[in-house]
Amino acid sequence: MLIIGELINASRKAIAAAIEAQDAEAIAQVARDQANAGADFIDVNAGIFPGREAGYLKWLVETVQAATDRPCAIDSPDPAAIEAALAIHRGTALINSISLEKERWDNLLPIVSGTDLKVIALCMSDAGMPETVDDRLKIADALVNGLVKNGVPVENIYVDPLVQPMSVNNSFGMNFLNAVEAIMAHFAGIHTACGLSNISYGLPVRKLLNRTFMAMAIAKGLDGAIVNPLDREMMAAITAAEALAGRDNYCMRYLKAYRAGRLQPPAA
Ligand code: THG
Repeated sequence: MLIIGELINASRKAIAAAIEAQDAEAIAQVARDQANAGADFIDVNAGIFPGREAGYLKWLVETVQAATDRPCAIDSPDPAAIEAALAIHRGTALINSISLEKERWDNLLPIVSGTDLKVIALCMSDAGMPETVDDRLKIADALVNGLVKNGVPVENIYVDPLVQPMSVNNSFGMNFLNAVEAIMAHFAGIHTACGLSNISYGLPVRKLLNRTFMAMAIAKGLDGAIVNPLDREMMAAITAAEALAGRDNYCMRYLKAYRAGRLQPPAA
């Protein structure tokens, strides 16, 4: 499972404050904590600062890369901001994200084309949010075929089928899960990834819903997640679900996590 640490996101008050104060040490600490907790990529998002987003994203990339050896997931809907951050990123970044929305597609495709960048392909088009499994598969088909045709190896593509709130429509949970299954079955070598927090929007005990949904998605083949790696219960649920899904030979990673004390609450 590819773990993308979500905490350096300006929608969080402490992060917005650290960005505005240019407090590199505060950002570095959150980057190091996530890396130590098992994040493969560190997501950076400055989307709440229109006009200043590109400059702040660059600073976040520099700050994260000075603090850890992990690459960044550059999280923005703005192709120009992504391009600016990418220009100073060392190593192989993950672009979060391209979509079928024309502006985004037209401007990001030349940036990822023929590179070894990883890319999240969001199941979104100018027609709006997909609802059914079929809506998502059609968009995924256009995204994956278009990317592969333009020299992006299928192994570098993570399709995000887009999680929507369970509180809005009783079908949204299973539609997402069945889309993961269909996408993984339809394209050999493809990956899927998502953020989870939307599933529990408007409901109490959100972390319970989020980690239960994560386990269900892993059973359908989900192999990438934008999560809080400091959430021990979420990380333990991921480790358990991967073992139970047969994606952990001899349960080696499960046993290793157990021996490292990561599967149970810290001893009192
Ligand atoms: N798909 C893709 N990218 C995404 C999302 C997605 N990027 C943004 C978002 N969704 C995922 N990132 C976040 C970042 C922070 C939070 C939620 C999603 C958040 N965190 C809690 C907080 O600040 O209180 C802390 C986490 C916790 O307590 O567990 O709100 O869907 N491609």
